[in-house]
Amino acid sequence: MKRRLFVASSLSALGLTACGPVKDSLTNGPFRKVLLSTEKLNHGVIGTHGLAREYRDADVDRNFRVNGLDTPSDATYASLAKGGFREYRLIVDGLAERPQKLSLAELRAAGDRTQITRHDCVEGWSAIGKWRGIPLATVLAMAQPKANARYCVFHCFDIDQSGQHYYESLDLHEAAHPQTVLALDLNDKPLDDDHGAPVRLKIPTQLGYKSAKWVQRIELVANFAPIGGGSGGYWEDQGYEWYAGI
Ligand SMILES: Nc1nc2c(c(=O)[nH]1)N[C@H]1C(S)=C(S)[C@@H](COP(=O)(O)O)O[C@H]1N2
Ligand SMILES: [Mo]
Repeated sequence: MKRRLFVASSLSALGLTACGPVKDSLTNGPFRKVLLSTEKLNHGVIGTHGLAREYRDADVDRNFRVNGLDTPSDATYASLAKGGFREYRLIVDGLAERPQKLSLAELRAAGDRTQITRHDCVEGWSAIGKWRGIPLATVLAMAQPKANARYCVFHCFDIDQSGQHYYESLDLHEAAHPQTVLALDLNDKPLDDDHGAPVRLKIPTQLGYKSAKWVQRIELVANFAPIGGGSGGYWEDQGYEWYAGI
């Protein structure tokens, strides 16, 4: 059964609506409350069904395939890469009380989570990788989402042949999932350029296209309809599902 159906049915068996408790804490309290309620949802109500499987070191595929649009080659990205990304700043803004501009050193100091998980591409291939990074929730909490923030949008450096930037989005519930991380390392090394350096999203509970590479900016919004083609992501604008739960 799909995770979405499982979640909905297990919550309704308890007399809860799927978004009830989360929505309440989103509107009534600080973002920390959302994190707590999500932790409870994952570990209490849903149990391990809410977590993607985690593997052992021996399971890691050392040659993790590269997929998607070309690695950015524009002057901005090229000069950041040349400088070892010392000048890179992750922007977190939009509906935020405290917009952030975070260096890689600040990101590394903010949190540390390692997970060995499987990446499933919608095209039918999978690879197991060891990802190390910072829980996305930690970074969003630093920016203090305003009460009307509902989604975070990942704006990426890369563009397709028609000049369209890659982007993705998650709701704040998915963003608060403990396995949703901003990854800096793959298989014990800083991300290489092709795998999304210096910062990418890794969300093992959803299909590969949600795991945005080359993240430049995270924007907190109430609604993603005005962004890109309006469907919440580069592939979603071309017909893929916005919720890509595995
Ligand atoms: N910015 C950006 N992120 C992206 C893509 C892309 O084209 N651009 N492709 C997605 C798809 S479809 C997949 S399967 C994975 C591939 O990640 P990998 O190259 O590290 O294997 O990145 C996802 N994230
Ligand atoms: Mo993919």
